[in-house]
Amino acid sequence: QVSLKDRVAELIPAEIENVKATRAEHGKKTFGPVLVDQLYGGMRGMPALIWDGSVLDAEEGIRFRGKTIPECQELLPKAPGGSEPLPEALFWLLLTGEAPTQEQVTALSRDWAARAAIPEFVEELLDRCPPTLHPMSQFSLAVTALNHDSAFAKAYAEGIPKKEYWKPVFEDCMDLIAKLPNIAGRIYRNVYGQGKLPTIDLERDYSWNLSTLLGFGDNANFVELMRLYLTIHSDHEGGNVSAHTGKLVGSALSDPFLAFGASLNGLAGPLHGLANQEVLLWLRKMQSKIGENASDEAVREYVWSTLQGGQVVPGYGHAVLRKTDPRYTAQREFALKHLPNDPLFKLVGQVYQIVPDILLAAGKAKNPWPNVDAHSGVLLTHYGLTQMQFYTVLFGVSRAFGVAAQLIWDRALGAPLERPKSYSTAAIQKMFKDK
Ligand code: AMX
Repeated sequence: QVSLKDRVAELIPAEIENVKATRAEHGKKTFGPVLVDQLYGGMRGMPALIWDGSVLDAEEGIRFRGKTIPECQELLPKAPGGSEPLPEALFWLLLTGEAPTQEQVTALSRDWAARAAIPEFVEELLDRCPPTLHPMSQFSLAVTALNHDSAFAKAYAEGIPKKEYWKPVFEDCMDLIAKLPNIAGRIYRNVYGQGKLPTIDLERDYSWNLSTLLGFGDNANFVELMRLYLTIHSDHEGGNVSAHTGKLVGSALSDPFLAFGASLNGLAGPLHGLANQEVLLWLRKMQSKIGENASDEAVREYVWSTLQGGQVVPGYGHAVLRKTDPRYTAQREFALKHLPNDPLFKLVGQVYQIVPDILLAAGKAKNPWPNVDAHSGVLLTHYGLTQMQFYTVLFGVSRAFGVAAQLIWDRALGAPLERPKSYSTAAIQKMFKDK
């Protein structure tokens, strides 16, 4: 059976030709004008990057290599007895555009389990972090430190030719993904005092091992949740802060550990991945203010008071999406199947009925609908993972899949250093004087 690395090696020559042909045919075509407003407006909608793993449609949501989330749930191999896709399979799909066989996925699970150990000095680094240091800061610190053993950094120092870059980058990316459960598990146990970390089981899948390291491996539904969670948070095309940061830093030929460490620092912002923590904090605050089983009217008033206080409603709105995020819907369906009577799930459903109308009435947000972060914390809380400051770490474990897949292709295709042009306000004024 063909390994993932062999399959990527087979695909690279044709893809190099494909890119060449695309550039020859379309290279001088324009997407239309760039508006000055886009320079001031966070580059919304400005075509700027190539990202092959996934494409985001404003109305429909994400497709991984052309496949919607429900299609991936149908198509990708599952664990024995499980019904959610294995994230290993999603990684294979992101990287190759193809669905792997069950055997290929099992081999990938084994490969990652065999690479899972982290260096002792990284363990010590984590053990010395004060428990008051945010889990995302600890996570980024540990991932950055993995660059100590980067195969790419070493090969580059030894003068590896450019067309070979992708090979050590592939190894680093596999190591990166494989080591994240041990890092996440160690942070969780250190910060929340959950005792000694168990060892990785070479015969089990990635999500089972991650769940076990966190202390939830004996709950089959939690493990299934992890499989779904890691699958749907993995990739959201290239322009979001964490994905773009990883690609940008990787373009300087910083190794995948340095590149993904930078991604994590972006994911740790409250407008991006930290929103899953913020949603839970906000729901808890609401409950303490208006009580559990509050009326629609009381929830409505609370949402308005959030907006009037100059804060955002976390988990709602999106820079690209203009409909309910299918990642939200996938989690809602999981909840309907596994925890339909959970009180917090009911509150999330109630909020879903109420917030969009208010955001529309308030008239600012371009998208009043929920995003992925409006739902994830409720599911984790249900199974006892109640430490909300940890939630973004799980998002980060998953996001490594998408960033890693693109880093491998960027090096295989010889993507150049990113260096867009910036302007000062004075330069803009001068440029358009009298125009
Ligand atoms: N609550 C209140 N106001 C909101 C809002 C929300 N959920 N979403 C957007 N707005 C406001 C913006 O703050 C902005 O106000 P301003 O003009 O005073 O600055 C205005 O509406 C227009 O913003 P936009 O064009 O609709 O959104 P954007 O592309 O600038 O930002 C996002 C997108 C996600 C940052 C924003 O919707 C937001 O802050 N949402 C809440 C935080 C959140 O859930 N983030 C997670 C996103 C998904 C992810 O990355 N994990």
